Amino acid sequence: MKTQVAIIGGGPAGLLLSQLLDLQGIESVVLERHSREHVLARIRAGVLEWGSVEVLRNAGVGERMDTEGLLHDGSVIVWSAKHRFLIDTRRYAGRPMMAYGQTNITEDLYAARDAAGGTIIDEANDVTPHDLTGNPYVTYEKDGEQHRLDCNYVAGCDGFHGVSRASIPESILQTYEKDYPFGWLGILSRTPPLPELTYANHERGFALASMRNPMLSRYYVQCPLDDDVDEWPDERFWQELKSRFPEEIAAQIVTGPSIEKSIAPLRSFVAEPMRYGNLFLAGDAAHIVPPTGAKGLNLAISDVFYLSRALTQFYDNGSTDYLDRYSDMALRRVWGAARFSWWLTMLLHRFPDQGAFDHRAQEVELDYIASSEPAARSIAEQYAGLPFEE
Ligand code: FAS
Ligand code: PHB
Repeated sequence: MKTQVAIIGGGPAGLLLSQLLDLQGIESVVLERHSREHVLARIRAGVLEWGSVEVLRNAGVGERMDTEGLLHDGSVIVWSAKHRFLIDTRRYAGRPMMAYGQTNITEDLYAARDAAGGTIIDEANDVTPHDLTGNPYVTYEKDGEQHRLDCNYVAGCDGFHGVSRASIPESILQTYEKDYPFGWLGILSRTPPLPELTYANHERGFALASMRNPMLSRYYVQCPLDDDVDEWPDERFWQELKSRFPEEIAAQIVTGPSIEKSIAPLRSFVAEPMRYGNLFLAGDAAHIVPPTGAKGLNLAISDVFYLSRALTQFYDNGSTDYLDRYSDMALRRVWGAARFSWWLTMLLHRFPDQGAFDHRAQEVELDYIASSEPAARSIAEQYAGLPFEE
């Protein structure tokens, strides 16, 4: 089999890239190792930057998002039991935020690819890229048979544990990593969410109240890395969550049975470069950020915007200008978001090795941000997501 772009990974990055390329008449094949049901069962991101909203609309998958997505002027931070601050992206960045779940986005992308007759090969095993600096091809096994897919380019959209990044020689790949000494215990419940997406800095630890739709809430509490989700029956979760919000907010939290509950570790990870020969990395294959800044999915979308623009330029007029600039351009945005996500994680979480001074310094920094227009503008423009580079 032959195509123009072989895409390894059928998560949001791979599916969005295939969709954007198809709209430009560029052929691609998506190779996904799991079933569609498995991919769609993942509960992940929930907040979109306006730049991501525009990319999804331009990809022709914005209809349900615009109908079901929830617009916000920004997100709220609460601390010291009574202080409240709105990260006002609409006022300081001129752009709202959109709450719309990654699962919905992935469903919308699968539907669009199916409608366009796109080629997505699920349950493809042992996907392996070859001859990346020459004439690339990808091999895989499906239903007991070996297959070969010849292509011009390979897009590594296979997430943190994928094969693509591992295909870049260690002598070339530079990685930067930071692991955090805690995780996020997250639940979904069919309950009405709080009116605003609200982060809490509390002496018992970080908490977050988010949403998916008017009857689907997403909540998180910081927990020790070695906690087991079975140690968190719903009653304990709700009690702990409420204890970390000011009383008037806690009183608004509508509890109910969890329909999903899981613990995710937090890490910062960036791999450089995001290109090796005819292989281009996009999304979690190249970087991971702690979800505190709601950047993971948004970075995957911005990588894919840059890569689809670059491939379109090449197939339109043979220029490799954007392809040659892809890694540096994507990494400028990745590092900006990775630094912001690290900074916000350090500001809002309680670390095991911290003392009273550290906690007080966090609260004073939050007081400063709430009282300084330049500081409020800075956090808002980073949370909103900086504009894409031309
Ligand atoms: P993905 O990991 O989503 O997709 C990669 C795909 O490649 C997967 O379907 C995988 O099965 C496939 N694959 C892997 N190896 C392969 C191989 N060898 N061959 C073929 N296919 C292969 N981001 C936020 O902004 N907010 C959040 O709250 C948030 N919460 C998260 C919670 C968890 C538990 C995790 C893991 C991530 C979270 N993220 C969050 C980040 C997340 O949303 C990612 O940024 C997003 O999924 C990135 O999309 P992709 O790059 O497509 O990677
Ligand atoms: C979510 O809704 O899952 C969510 C929202 C904001 C974040 C992280 C996760 O920073």
